[in-house]
Amino acid sequence: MNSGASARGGAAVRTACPYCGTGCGVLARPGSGGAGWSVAGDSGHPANSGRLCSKGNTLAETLGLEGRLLAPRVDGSKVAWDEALDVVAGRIRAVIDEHGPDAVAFYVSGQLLTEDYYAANKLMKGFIGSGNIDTNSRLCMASTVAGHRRAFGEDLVPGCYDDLESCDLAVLVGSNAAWCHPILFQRLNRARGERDARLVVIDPRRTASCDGADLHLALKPGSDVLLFNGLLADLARTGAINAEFIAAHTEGYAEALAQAMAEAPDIEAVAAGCELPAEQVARFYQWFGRTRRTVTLFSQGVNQSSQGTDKVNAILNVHLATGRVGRPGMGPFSLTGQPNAMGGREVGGLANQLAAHMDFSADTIDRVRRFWRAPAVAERPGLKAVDLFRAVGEGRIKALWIMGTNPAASLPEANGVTAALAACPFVVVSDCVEDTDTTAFAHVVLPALTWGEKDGTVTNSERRISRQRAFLPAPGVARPDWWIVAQVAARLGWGEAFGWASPAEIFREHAALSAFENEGERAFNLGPLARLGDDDYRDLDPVQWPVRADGQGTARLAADGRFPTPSGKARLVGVCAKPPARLADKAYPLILNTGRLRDQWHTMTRTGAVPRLASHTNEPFLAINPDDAAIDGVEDGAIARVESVSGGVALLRVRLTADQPRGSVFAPIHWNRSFAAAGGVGPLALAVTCPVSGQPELKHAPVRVAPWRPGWNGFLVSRRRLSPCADYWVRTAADHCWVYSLAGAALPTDLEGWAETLVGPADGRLEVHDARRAVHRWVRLAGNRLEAALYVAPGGPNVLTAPPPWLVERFALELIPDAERPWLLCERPASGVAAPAGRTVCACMNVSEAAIVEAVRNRGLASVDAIAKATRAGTNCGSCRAEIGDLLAQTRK
Ligand SMILES: Nc1nc2c(c(=O)[nH]1)N[C@H]1C(S)=C(S)[C@@H](COP(=O)(O)OP(=O)(O)OC[C@H]3O[C@@H](n4cnc5c(=O)[nH]c(N)nc54)[C@H](O)[C@@H]3O)O[C@H]1N2
Ligand SMILES: Nc1nc2c(c(=O)[nH]1)N[C@H]1C(S)=C(S)[C@@H](COP(=O)(O)OP(=O)(O)OC[C@H]3O[C@@H](n4cnc5c(=O)[nH]c(N)nc54)[C@H](O)[C@@H]3O)O[C@H]1N2
Ligand code: SF4
Ligand SMILES: [Mo]
Repeated sequence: MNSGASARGGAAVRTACPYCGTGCGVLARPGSGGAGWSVAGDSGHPANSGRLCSKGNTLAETLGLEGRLLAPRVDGSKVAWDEALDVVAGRIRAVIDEHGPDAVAFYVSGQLLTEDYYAANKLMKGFIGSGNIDTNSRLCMASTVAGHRRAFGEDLVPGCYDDLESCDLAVLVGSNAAWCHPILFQRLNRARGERDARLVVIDPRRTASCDGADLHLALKPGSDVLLFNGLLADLARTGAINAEFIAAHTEGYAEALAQAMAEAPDIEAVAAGCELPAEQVARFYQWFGRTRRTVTLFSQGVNQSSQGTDKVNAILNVHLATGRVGRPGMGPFSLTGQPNAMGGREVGGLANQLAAHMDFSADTIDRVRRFWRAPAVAERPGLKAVDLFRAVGEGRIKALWIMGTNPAASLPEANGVTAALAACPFVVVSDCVEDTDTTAFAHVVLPALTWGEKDGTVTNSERRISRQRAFLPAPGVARPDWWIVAQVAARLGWGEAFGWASPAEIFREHAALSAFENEGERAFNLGPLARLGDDDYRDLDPVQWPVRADGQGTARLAADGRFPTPSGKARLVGVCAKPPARLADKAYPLILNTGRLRDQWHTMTRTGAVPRLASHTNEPFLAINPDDAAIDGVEDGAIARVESVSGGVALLRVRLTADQPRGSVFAPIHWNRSFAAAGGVGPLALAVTCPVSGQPELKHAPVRVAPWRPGWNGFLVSRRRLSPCADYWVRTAADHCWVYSLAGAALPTDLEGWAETLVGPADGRLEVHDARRAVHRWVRLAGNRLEAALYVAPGGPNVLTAPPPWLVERFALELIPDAERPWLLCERPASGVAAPAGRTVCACMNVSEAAIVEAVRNRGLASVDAIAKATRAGTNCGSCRAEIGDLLAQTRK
């Protein structure tokens, strides 16, 4: 089984991408990228067969140590590991003794490796004795987990990636896979081209995934249950159900159908409720009814809802009613977000799971107690993320340990979260980055290893376990997360149960627990992997669980129609459409939808430092339909003040687009206090949750939007990472420097002092001040190198908010020629300096907008393929092809 070598092609190391749940294989080799390494796709990995998207391709550029957390700190002072670990263990012990185990909580992450996750879960649920460990998967996958458990009896993804290539109809619900799972989307599209398969996208806004789709249903936000209930009723009406499968393998069909019929008696009722043309609904239903090989892929537009679990079951219902589960080319398919969203679910990292797909029944508690030889197994579920932070705010949690997640930025009603963190008596944060929105509140910060350094396993969306392997040495004294947890456990007196010497030992224990007293009632079973030798673990090839006795993985589950429920049958769950928790009203007339951009990852701690990734979109924005903008008086390119019913406020650059439906606005999730003054959506999102899964409704918050007219605008380019004192600022990575876009109500009264904090002391400074026009410019050189440039000017339309590219390019020079220096204070480049290349459209092949426009104009190119051939743009991951198409259309017009 474990024939794969960890090294292929000389010193190459096979590992897995740390970004999305596609789980692509990566080959790292000594090369010219960051830290002396280059990365490429692993052609031997079944998820990607050698391809990588823009984020995977730029991984080598994230390997530098700038901004890394390299030593433990207690109350801001660097300390040795022993001291930091003693403090953590001592405080946790004191809280347990005084307030009981439920006053301690862990908040962990799908970016931890399975081994790290297993260690944290074991410590909290087996030894500290509380259920209070929850994970950022609560914000991500909880509704799917709950939906799977209701329908299948266990958290199972029945299908696999091959199904996306062998289906005749793919339905994307609440997923922008073109940007969020680019390699999978590309696999799907390539196969569609070959088989003439159809693609339907169900999303209130037009996204890059709609490009080339056969049908886009821009449904009313939150109306998915009605649409799928209507589909169930239509399947029954048109005889498209599989009566045999329903009778032999399911329960609850009659009730689910009655519910669906009652609220969706005909297509017109669905069309009215979902605000869709009846003809589009009819076409979707007809295609679904007639196409046996149908896959329904779903993601956060489904999960992040106050009825997320019902949305999931509405989708599972139509697949069960047609018997399209676990067979080639068909099935419901949950696209997982984080690299190890699945691994966390497998170890039981959610507060309402105990361990290894076991919940809190008397039998399982006893079983896990015996397996762990644990003194104090938690006997009931702990607090789910939103409630957990509420409990922190109310003083019920006295010690909180956060690992591998940035809740001060990513949780809804983030201002409440930061207040809770500020008030919590003891906060520990394990991270690999020094300054995040969350480390700002930590009493103790612990330096963790990150991608390239850490070693263990992750599980992707199709249940495939892959190895992440280290190829870099540990920087500073950073340590693996599992080691940190084990050290604290040992200091709490449980050294024996946490005495692992390697991740291989933890993995074997995890695999053994999955098989422990498992006579087939739990599908999650890694049995044979419990006997892996260290070398086998080192060389483990990607494998899909459950792992059979012969060591082979399993591509599809429930193919025989048997499900891990007590009766062996799957359940259709009657669900009824409900509106989102808070609706728009006169005071808050627009609905804020939030989501992801192609080239950024979450709170930007890794991708935010890569210039190539920043050039696709360099500022947080608010996408708004031109008609809505006209009502609110906001203009394209100006700044808007967005205020939510939650009380949170953001300042965002306006982007007018007809892709955005009327009544709803969209903002990306990525920016936060470390990258912008007020560009984060965390404070705007609502902390209302799905009652079944506890997942917050992150896609639906009523807001009001108004123009924000600054008194001044400007920009700063600097080699340093700063938080400029200004009402509005955004920091963007560029080559050898950071670019800051700035604006404010009134210029600081001590202008000179302010400029000095941003550009540095008078020594080496050039400046011009035009007092009449209130235009000020400072430039500072250190020796021959440019250090910083700051320009400010009064507000108003058409002012300079971004530096001219030629100026930014000067930061790459070791020597600024004397003749050029006076030009640094001008808006125009010195003669002979090349014109700017503009925005990067294809981040993989590094092709700019200007290059594409030029190719279209000068060479008369007429198709995306022709542009690809001429410029190489769009020839790798293909996720920019929609944009190339738009550019082509614009240029030709
Ligand atoms: N580039 C990039 N890729 C990523 C990530 C990243 O940060 N950057 N993060 C990863 C993670 S952790 C996750 S969870 C995934 C998320 O992957 P996705 O779920 O695909 O991404 P989102 O942009 O959050 O949301 C998807 C879509 O849901 C739509 N939506 C909003 N409301 C509704 C609704 O009521 N109904 C329907 N049907 N749709 C709705 C939104 O308009 C949006 O286009 O991406 C992963 N991949
Ligand atoms: N409004 C709104 N909010 C959302 C969403 C949305 O769509 N809309 N999406 C939600 C979803 S689906 C998700 S997944 C979350 C993501 O939100 P977060 O989990 O908060 O985002 P990340 O930026 O991935 O945070 C990971 C942190 O862990 C650190 N880190 C990386 N690797 C390691 C490691 O190996 N060990 C340790 N100890 N630290 C590490 C990183 O430096 C970073 O600080 O956001 C959620 N919030
Ligand atoms: S699709 Fe891109 S981000 Fe996702 S795993 Fe593959 S290379 Fe990484
Ligand atoms: Mo996620």
